[in-house]
Amino acid sequence: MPKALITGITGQDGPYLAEFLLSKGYHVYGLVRRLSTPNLENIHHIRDQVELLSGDLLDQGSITDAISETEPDEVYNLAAQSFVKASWEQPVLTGEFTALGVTRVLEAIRTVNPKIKFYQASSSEMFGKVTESPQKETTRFHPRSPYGVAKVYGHYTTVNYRESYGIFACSGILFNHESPRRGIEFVTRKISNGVARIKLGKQKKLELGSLEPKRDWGFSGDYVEAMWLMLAQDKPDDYVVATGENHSVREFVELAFEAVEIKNWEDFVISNVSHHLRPAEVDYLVGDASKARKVLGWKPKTTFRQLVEMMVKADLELEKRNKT
Ligand code: NDP
Ligand code: GDR
Repeated sequence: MPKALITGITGQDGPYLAEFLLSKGYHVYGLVRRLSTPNLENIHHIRDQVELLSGDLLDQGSITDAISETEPDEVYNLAAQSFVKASWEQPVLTGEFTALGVTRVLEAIRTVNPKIKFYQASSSEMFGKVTESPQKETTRFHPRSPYGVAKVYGHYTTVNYRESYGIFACSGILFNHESPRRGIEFVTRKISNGVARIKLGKQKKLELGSLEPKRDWGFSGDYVEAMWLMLAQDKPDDYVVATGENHSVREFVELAFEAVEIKNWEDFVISNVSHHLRPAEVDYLVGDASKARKVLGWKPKTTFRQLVEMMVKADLELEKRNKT
């Protein structure tokens, strides 16, 4: 039975990846940091099928111990401070988690067993102020936030450990991917939850920042397969994973209201650009995943409309259950 260790198993992607690996017959371990109140909501449905270990990306010893105790075949490094806006408020911590955390995991692999395969969760935020469209593996990086800068560090660290030590290390440059498990502060989930609450009469207005930024939004459940496929190849490499389509925040809002049959959405939405201003914005991202399609045989299964409807439906059910 192959064994995989996932850092960031309690986030959005971790549970989808764990479900996927379990379906492939893996024994799945998850690294979970100690919190005063455990945050296992996203994995409670598979809690008895995965083995959790205590560890923190800030603590080298805990990562090395987790890897030497579990002897995994594959390590998926999904853990990060992943909220772009917060990275200006906590740039040093973001660097510690999102940049140096990658070095710590790779150092643990190098010292325990350099044959362990490694996946790094890189991001389209590395392209930032884009120099060409669509963005592909060879597009120049120009990150626009401490988060994006930290991800560039993590990406090149992954490439460097591959070139320096021959570690089977892959960097997946994933464009935005969403789901009902998305954290509430990200714009898609803020919209789907806000729309559900407005439909149920629990909220009057939805306040957002600019409705103009465009993103290439896919479904998290589709993207985790690409992570696994990267580690299943003969050679390690880096891949863009994206849908190839982009949509504005406005289009997401329109479809979300359409999903609950509210036509006059403008009456409910406030676009408060100054309140949500980021020191530097990423206006437009769209990915070219033709390498992943050709080499990995991967393509997205969920359309933009299906994604929005799935998220709104899930939030309607959640908000109906949650009376407070
Ligand atoms: P989430 O923010 O939902 O999850 C992040 C995970 O990292 C959580 O499980 C969190 O644990 C964990 N974590 C944070 N800090 C530490 C730490 N110091 N030690 C151990 N664990 C820690 O992210 P997603 O699931 O959306 O994304 C997964 C990865 O992919 C991230 O690295 C993200 O940057 C990257 N990415 C995401 C994209 C997306 O659109 N979703 C696109 C491109 C890249 P806790 O529950 O304790 O907070
Ligand atoms: P992003 O996601 O920065 O792309 O990073 P986010 O959902 O936070 O923002 C997307 C775009 O929407 C604009 N926006 C708002 N954003 C938030 N959060 N809240 C609002 O009210 C709002 N109004 C408008 C933002 O300015 C931005 O332009 C995500 C994260 O998952 C990263 O970890 C990941 O690497 C990238 O996607 C790819």
